[in-house]
Amino acid sequence: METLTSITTPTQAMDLEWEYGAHNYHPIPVVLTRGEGVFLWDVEGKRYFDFLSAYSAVSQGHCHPRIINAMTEQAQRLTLTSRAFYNDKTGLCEQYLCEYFGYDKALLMNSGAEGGETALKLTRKWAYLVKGIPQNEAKVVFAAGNFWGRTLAAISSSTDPSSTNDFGPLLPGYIVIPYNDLAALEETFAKDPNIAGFMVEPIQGEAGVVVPDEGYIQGVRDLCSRYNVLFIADEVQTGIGRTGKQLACDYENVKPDLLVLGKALSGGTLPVSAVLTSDEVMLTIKPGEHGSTYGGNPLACAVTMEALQVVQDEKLADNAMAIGEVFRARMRAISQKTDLVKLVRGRGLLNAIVITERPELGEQTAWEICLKLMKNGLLTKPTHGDKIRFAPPLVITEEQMHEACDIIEKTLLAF
Ligand code: IF1
Repeated sequence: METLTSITTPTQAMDLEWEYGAHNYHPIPVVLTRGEGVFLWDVEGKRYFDFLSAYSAVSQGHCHPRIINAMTEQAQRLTLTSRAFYNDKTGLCEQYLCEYFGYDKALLMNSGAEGGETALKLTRKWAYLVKGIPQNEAKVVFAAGNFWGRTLAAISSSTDPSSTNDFGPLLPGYIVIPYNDLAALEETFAKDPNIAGFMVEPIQGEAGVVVPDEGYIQGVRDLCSRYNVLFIADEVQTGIGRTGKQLACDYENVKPDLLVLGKALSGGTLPVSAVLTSDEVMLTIKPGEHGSTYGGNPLACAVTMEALQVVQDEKLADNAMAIGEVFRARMRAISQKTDLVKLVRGRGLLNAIVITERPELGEQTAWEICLKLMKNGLLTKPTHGDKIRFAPPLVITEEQMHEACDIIEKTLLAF
């Protein structure tokens, strides 16, 4: 294969990735080269609505001017020092995060999975040093259908064989119970005194935007308080305005003991994650016991503060709440016109439709629909077979949402 120095056709990009890249993804066959707001353009100049937002990482819209400006300015001053030294951005960002979300302390990492790992390490430290669980006996509970990353600790809680097959042995000290089941949670807490934490997504994203019953999150909060178990909320996908509130836990005015954030924390520019918690939990980790080369670097901190300020200044949570209603109403109207749409579910601008698989296509039905959506100018991807996720940037206007829903309607009715 000839050595290319630039990509001008879709085939070139796909062939290069096939030849030189791991085959760990099966992307929708579109080659993107530019993004702005809710739109993406491919290498042939075609415009698409982005209805995936990099799985809710680009909530502020592609290349938001304020965020890019913050990144560019900082990138010309200082990007990385390691935490061997102090710098003039990390402390400001930690203070900003603690005041923004109402916690004592923040620990900044990079990927969402690292955020989850950090929360688990803090939970185990707290178990041994504060709760008094015997060494190596601490257990953490997870909900079936969870997804919090691809590391060995993350897949060790997975109930999806495609995440765990041939990656064993998995991490011990995990208990998995059904999602949205308070009785199972209480039974688990009551019979085992060595439970340190319960990690859960307030809405399960990868599982297909599964919204739990009203009162579930409050029930989790009450049971964790009663049994002295840390409530770890994985808001990597649901947080930062995505569901129509600042956090999905805000729907029930519940405050988790540990809050895990990622994705939109940096407005889709570079990987930033954070764990927020109390002094009692955070100070169980002593100097030299945890960290990462890039965790809390000055560039990430400058970008994160601007990305969160944009969410607040542009009232993106409120917009997600309002435009999400528009979307679900349009999907319900479509479901009256075709049996292809079984139901629509979600909160704010984190939604999915469950489709009726066509016998001749089976699990490929959702994929084929996404290919037709792509041809009609809207990008998204199926999740777990018969669900299609729709999660545009939170900056989307009502007019843009109707234009996008027209594309979805046209595509589904012609399918
Ligand atoms: C990929 C899925 C979504 C997450 C929650 C932690 C993480 C994620 C609730 C880890 C990451 C990403 C991973 C990404 C696709 C996407 C995804 F399809 F994989 F499952 F959103 F649903 N908690 N989700 O959703 O964050 O380490 O990735 O920064 O391609 O693997 P990360």
